[in-house]
Amino acid sequence: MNCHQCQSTTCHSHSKNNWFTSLFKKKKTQTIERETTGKIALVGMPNVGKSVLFNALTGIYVDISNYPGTTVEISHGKFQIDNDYFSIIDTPGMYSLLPITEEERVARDLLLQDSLSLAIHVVEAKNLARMLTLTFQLIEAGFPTLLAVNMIDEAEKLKIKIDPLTLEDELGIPVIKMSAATGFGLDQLKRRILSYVS
Ligand SMILES: Nc1nc2c(ncn2[C@@H]2O[C@H](COP(=O)(O)OP(=O)(O)OP(=O)(O)O)[C@@H](O)[C@H]2O)c(=O)[nH]1
Ligand SMILES: [Mg+2]
Repeated sequence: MNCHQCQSTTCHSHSKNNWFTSLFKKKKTQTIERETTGKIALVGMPNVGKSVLFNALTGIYVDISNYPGTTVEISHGKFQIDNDYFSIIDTPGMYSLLPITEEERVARDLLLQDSLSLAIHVVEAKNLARMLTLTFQLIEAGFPTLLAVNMIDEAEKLKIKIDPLTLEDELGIPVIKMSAATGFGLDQLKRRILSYVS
């Protein structure tokens, strides 16, 4: 069939189909952009459970790539809470906002990206005091921060008691207790993300 505009039999530019498809694609892209309510970064020292939490939140919606100019792998994902979609980055382990290693520099740079809605600082419950130094740094640097006290299962075995409400009062940020490995506290984390970000 000839194209109704240029009369060519091989035209791919003017066909109704192409016009309709491009309109549809545009709408779809706009919808995806509009649907993302916020951008979240998981930060914290190495081995605190950031990647286990990332996987628990995102499931299969993950994209792994090297941070530009480095060999450091970064996982990007998406997850849904009720009708809201969030993008999330799993940053490499960092001890301080003043980077020494390449991993720490990448983690710091990811935090400094525009439009970060929330930094979830993941800490290990049984080493909480040592890990709060980075929490203070994040708060002082002005990052919107939520403290996720992870591995609560291990702390409880050691009879270590953690009171999130006292911590919230002292730090002035949302604090939750959780275990990324068992799923304990995951629902509460999602509720706090929703009330913080949306
Ligand atoms: N008992 C227990 N173990 C956990 C929990 N969350 C994570 N782990 C374990 O902690 C170890 C480290 O977890 P990762 O998720 O790899 O830690 P990470 O923070 O991503 O570490 P880096 O990528 O090196 O910064 C793994 O062996 C996990 O299985 C938890 O809630 N409870
Ligand atoms: Mg990890």
